[in-house]
Amino acid sequence: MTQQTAPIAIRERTVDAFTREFLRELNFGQGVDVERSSVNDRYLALARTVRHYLMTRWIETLRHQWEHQAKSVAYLSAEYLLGRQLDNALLASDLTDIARTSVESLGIDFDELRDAEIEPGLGNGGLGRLAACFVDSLATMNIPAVGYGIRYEYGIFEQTFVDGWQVEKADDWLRLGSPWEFPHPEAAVEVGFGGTTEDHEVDGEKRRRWVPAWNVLGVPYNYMVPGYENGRVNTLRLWSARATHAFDLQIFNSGDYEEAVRAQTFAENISKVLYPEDSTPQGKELRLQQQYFFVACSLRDFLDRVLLRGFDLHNLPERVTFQLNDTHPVIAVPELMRILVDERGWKWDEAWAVTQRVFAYTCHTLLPEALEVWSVELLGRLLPRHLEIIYRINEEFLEVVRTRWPDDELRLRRMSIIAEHPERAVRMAFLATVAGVKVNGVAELHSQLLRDKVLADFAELWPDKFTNVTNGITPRRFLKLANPGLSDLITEAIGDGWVTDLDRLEGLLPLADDAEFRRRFREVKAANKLRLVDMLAHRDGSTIDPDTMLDVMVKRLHEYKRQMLKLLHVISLYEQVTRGRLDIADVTPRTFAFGAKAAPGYRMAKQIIGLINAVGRTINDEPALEGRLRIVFPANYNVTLAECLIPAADLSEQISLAGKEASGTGNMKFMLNGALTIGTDDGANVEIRQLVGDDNFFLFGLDEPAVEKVVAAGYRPTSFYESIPNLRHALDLVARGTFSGGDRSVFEPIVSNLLSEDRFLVLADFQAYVDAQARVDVAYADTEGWTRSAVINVARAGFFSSDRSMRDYLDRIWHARQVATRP
Ligand code: GP0
Repeated sequence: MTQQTAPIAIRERTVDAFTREFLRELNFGQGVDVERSSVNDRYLALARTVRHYLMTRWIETLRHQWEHQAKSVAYLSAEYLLGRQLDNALLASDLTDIARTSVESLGIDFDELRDAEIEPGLGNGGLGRLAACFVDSLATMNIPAVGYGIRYEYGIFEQTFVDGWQVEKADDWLRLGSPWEFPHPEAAVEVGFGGTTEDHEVDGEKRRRWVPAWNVLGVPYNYMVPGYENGRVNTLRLWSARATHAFDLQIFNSGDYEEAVRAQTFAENISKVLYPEDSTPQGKELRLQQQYFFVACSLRDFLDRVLLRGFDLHNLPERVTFQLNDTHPVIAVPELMRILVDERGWKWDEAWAVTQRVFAYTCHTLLPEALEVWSVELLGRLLPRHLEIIYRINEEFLEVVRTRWPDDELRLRRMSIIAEHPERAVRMAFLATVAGVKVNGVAELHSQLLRDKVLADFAELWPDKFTNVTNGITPRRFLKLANPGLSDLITEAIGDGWVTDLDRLEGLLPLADDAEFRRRFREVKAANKLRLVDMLAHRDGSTIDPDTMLDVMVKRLHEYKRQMLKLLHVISLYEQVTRGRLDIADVTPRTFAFGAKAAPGYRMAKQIIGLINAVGRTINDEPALEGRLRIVFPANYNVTLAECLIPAADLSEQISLAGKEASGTGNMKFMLNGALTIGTDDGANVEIRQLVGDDNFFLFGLDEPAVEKVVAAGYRPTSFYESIPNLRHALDLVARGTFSGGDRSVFEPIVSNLLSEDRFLVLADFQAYVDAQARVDVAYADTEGWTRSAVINVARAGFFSSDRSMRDYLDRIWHARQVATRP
């Protein structure tokens, strides 16, 4: 490395140097002085200052990657729910103290600047947050990796409540500028859409090609993904759509200004907004455009820019695994085939051999309605060549099936990548399974059910293809950043190695029996509750009592997650107390906290939100319950709120119907922060319970085989309604309009749905849930015992580090290696 090309040396890590840099950013970057600067000016200057410190390492990481050409992981994900960046960047670069001292020496409130950041909400929920945890772990573990995705101009909508009903507002997260992104318009790539396919000749050989009808440009925006204090900064590359120059010119020449602007808008629409449907894809054309757009840009980028010029693509499997985060990026499979066969002139078999070795697929669901399917009509119109390729892949695949199971027409139809009913459509999960080196579920139970049910035919054909990688969460954000009190206590007890080696939390086990440690553990929890009280007061103007048990259910609103089950429990308590059948003195004082967004088009979910708020109004206004029972439902649950809410929680609600929640990751975050779980035998709950033991987990409800049986026998919710008086009373209260000013029609859809269909067996599990909550009350009354359980939960949470998930992916799927960088 010559002196001239070496990146400018890292800035001095002193308060003075930091302050100089900060003032420079304020003066020259924002054009203001300290006195006349706004909070946003100061936030931007601070962010850019921190950024500078990471910059050298970023450049070095890229250079190193280029020189070593080691195998890397390319994570393809339509969502990254990143959360705020400033705190994480400060943490990774160990600059928090320096930055605070520096900024405060100028008379500026440091925490106000941290709060000024608008979090990039480029994801819906669990799946997007998982991607964000994974890129954090990959960087921290020194794995050469790049995350590819979409730079949505509007992220997940901002939720507001109007009279208790959800009203969505556009998430204009870029409105105050975004100091964490680095646009590279000069590196834009072109992506085609529509048009036709045709035969042509190259050097006397017949080839197929695609003639797109229109093109858009993908402009990469790079984001730093700093490892934790290890000198590595990986890259997250998000694509933004623009109109091509050819487009501009054509329009300019046509002299039709309106048409020109329309076309521009059309192109830019592609990365305009995140689809807010979680687990219920709508099959919209724009969504398919988004998927193809980011995947085509990403493949182009990796093949043309990350690899050395002249790289022999036959060796691609030694250089990369493209990890498909659910089916959203699966169109990458025919895209790679198209590049190899049509553009590079490879033989089909040769191309397929390589393609089959570079993709791996993660499935995140068991709900049939969440499995993406694209109609052949739409695919053929938008991506005609890809449809041809998919047909050919399917033909050859069905030949394999036919050879293995001759004369099994039914099986052929079941396994075909192309579904025939209700319309002819491509089953993206099947395409991914056929093309992937590996297919993984996201928790033991989920992977088992994938093998046994959802993809059973494929597991029979290729048993070795299927594997499990249980999800994880990053301890950097969800313990170190979110819970400084507990972090310090842990570090004092066992040292700070846990931040990158979470299994070390095991060292806390003996301290569960140490009364002094437990006292301090409770002190931390109490302080976290006060922090939450403060935040909610400022944010929503809601008040909560920090001396009550904090019982939390935060996650997307979905019927299978069963927010209704928890609400019926609360309604039942209210009903029993106000009817004089239960003495309020016997009820454990609790604050029930909800946080949930509903997909804007999901009627039932929005109804349930309305009902939670309505019940909240009634309960919170009831004098008899004052100081005993209270509901809080802060609007717009997001990563920032999670970071404040979870560390304060006592009880974690993970109560999905068994066999429906693939994994859950909120469950892990609560455990890590010392909350106890009340939960069903579902997703990763199963593994949590195995780790903490039955004494430290409140299990209830039907397990998956039992659910199957109930459903097979013909489930009748009314039988539960009729035989369980408290359940009947609670539902009747809703039906009679108690929470809707006497109007019975308002929540009628919820009641009639529960009484007629109840797809997720809320009524069947009601009694078991109430009984488990009674066990919670008993346990909570024993303060020392509860704390002991909480400490055990933390001590056993090491397994759920996303670092461990990455190790599992490396061992079972990627086979990439760590590459050291300068520490
Ligand atoms: C699953 F299918 N998940 C989907 C989807 O469209 N979106 C989504 O967030 C979730 C699962 O529901 C999960 O069980 C899982 O932990 C997460 O993906 C990550 O694997 C709940 O968060």
